[in-house]
Amino acid sequence: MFSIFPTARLRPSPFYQSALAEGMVAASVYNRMIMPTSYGDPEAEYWRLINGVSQWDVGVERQVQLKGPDAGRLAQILAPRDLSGCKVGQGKYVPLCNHRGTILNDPILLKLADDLYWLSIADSDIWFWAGAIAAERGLNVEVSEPDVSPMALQGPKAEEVVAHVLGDWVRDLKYFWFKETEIDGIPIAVQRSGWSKQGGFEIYLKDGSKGTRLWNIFKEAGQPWGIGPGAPATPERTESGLLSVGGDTDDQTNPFEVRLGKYIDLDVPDDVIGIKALRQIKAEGVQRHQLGLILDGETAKPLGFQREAIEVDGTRVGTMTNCNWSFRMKANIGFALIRADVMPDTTVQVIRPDGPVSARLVPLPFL
Ligand code: THG
Repeated sequence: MFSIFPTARLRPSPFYQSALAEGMVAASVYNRMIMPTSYGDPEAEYWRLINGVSQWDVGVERQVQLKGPDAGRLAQILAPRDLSGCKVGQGKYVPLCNHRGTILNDPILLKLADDLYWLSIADSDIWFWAGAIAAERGLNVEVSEPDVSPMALQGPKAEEVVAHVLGDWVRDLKYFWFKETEIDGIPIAVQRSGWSKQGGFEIYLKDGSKGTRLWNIFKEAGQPWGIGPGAPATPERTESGLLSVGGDTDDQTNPFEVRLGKYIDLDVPDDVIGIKALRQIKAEGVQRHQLGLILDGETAKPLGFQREAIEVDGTRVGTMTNCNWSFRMKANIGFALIRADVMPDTTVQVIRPDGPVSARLVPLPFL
């Protein structure tokens, strides 16, 4: 039997014991932490997310905290998106790029105060990057990773559960807006967000010693709505066209290739990292773009560790970066990062481990 070897480098989330108690059977590694990915019945977990409410340990989404007089300035230097209109209590999706315009991460930025921000990051060490940039630019800001760990409640019934625990005011939260509060003395922030398109909230736990208690409060409150455990690595995100940076992107990917151009503001100041490269990429046009793939075949054949080549008439035109069985479409569906002149409706061959499979290109999202 396979198990995870504990070491001090691989940090458990505050909800790890709860995930074990719920019957976690598979996990991934993300931000040098253990992220539960399955509780043994992927189809039941999927329909619970589509029809009910699903509870996720997403403590791996670490916060990079910017604190001090220059916190807002550092946030704007890191993010090629205009943050001048961002209010306290608001969140924004902000792709971060390097000086070449390559995507490093795609956090949600939370503005907690004029001098306090969190970057709620995907899987890469933005703490190191932000700290180095702050020092090199001589900014008066402290960069740290605070003890803050999100738990997600996703699905059409998530609002009922969160309102039952915290009050009806949560129903008025707009997308990515949040509020700091507490429940039973446990400090939290509550945001309307989450890595699914089924609606829901994330509860940011601000005291890692209280993970099991917080998990159980929502688990118990969710019983009338059939709450149960789930994980973000679901086919739903593929159907919904949500990007996984590091999986769907490589070391050359810019935001315009992967449908994130709407989050880039080219008129931010010249000192924003990557903005000059992004202006040039925008002017020249992209070489690749991201489309959906609907593959032939009646049985689930998810992608393994390797991206798979995509060919047209024997010529390689791109790669499939992700593939899952869609329970609603009854097909294997995936994302293609593919030459920009290859358009939707084209039939391509995906070179899979057991041989080529025909697939049709479609625009994203699928559903
Ligand atoms: N929760 C938190 N932090 C995170 C993630 C999360 N950080 C990393 C990663 N996930 C960020 N990825 C996304 C990607 C898309 C969305 C949310 C997180 C998302 N997008 C909407 C859409 O595509 O329609 C709307 C975005 C908008 O228009 O502003 O929700 O899951 N805490």
